[in-house]
Amino acid sequence: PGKYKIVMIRHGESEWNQKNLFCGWFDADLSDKGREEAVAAGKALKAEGYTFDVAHTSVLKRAQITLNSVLKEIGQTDLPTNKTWRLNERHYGGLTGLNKAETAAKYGEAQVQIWRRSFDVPPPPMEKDHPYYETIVNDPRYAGDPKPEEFPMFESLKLTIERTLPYWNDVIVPQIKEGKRIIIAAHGNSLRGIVKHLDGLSDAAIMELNLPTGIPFVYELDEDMKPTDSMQFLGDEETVKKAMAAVAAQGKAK
Ligand code: DG2
Repeated sequence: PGKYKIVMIRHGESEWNQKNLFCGWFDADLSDKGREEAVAAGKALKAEGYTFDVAHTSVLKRAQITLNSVLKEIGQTDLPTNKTWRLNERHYGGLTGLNKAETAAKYGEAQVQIWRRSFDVPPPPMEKDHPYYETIVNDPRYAGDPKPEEFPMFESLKLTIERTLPYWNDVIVPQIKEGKRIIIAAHGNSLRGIVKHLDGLSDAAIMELNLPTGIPFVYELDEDMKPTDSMQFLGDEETVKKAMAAVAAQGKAK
């Protein structure tokens, strides 16, 4: 066993996951199924006896609602929680709001796979006339943070990691080293960034990882933050495998 343990969870299924739309920084709500997944995740953590000292989540409600429901199940609704755009989903740029399967039918599955999973090929930028530009850019929760010059209009996984890792290194790691028990509720791609970093995965290897919604996973870490046990899902293997395959398949043309 490692010296430290940290729990991470991708939010439960959102309404936009359900409709198979590129979501990114759009603030989608959870679907009913996603709410159930979040409750089930809380029950699974409770069954294993997990409690925490601090939580970290994104600015987006799908992650926050998931976290709140987990905390309710484990009886820790008053847990100190930090919300940061650095844990937001990757910004899907001009793809935001498009249907993934329709986009695959239009541009080809190979192109959609590149947009979804390549390490450093970004999606097209979100232009000022994009239907969600105003809502996202003028969201009062982002006033001043991110700074106007760092406010993304698109992000590859590489760019996502560049803004997520400073938070991991400067805020989360010191807390882990103080012995704080931490839960992170975030997103498919912000969590893929952290996983890539922790496990030292290559740019090619991380392409293959699809994180399921609403299933908590545990990392055990040694003193140097190297995993002694990686990505242990609190769920049976078959269910996790199927959920991962379903995420991968979202980019197929119907
Ligand atoms: C999904 C991930 O983000 O999409 O932005 O559409 O984790 O917040 O639901 P999440 C989105 P993929 O990269 O899996 O297509």
